[in-house]
Amino acid sequence: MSRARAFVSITVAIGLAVAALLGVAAVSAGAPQKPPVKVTVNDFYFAPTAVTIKKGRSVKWVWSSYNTYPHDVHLKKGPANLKQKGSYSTKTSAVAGAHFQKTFETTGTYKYICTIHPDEMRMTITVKK
Ligand SMILES: [Cu+2]
Repeated sequence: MSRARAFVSITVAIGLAVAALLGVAAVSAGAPQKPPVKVTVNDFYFAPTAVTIKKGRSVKWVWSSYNTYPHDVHLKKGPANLKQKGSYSTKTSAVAGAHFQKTFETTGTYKYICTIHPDEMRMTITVKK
């Protein structure tokens, strides 16, 4: 193989590799995933207390690092047709630094409480089509 031919072969190979990389990038950019809606868990409130999302979006609860009391995130009442209801609540209560993320695929109204402070800590998530 001549030096010129070798150069052409390498150039074509690099070109194909770049095209392949761009192709992958174009595919992943075609379906951007919206970031989760953040809710902070504080002493003694959720913020915000009302969240409206489209189905398929996630909510991420983040326990404030300033908390000195434990809190949990508990689904008190969800849509009647909701499956795996237990997966919508945290089982443990964290003081600070924890997070809990859940994707909502079922439309409807979700009433949340902290079971330790059920009178103060309440919030609603509305999932639309
Ligand atoms: Cu609490």
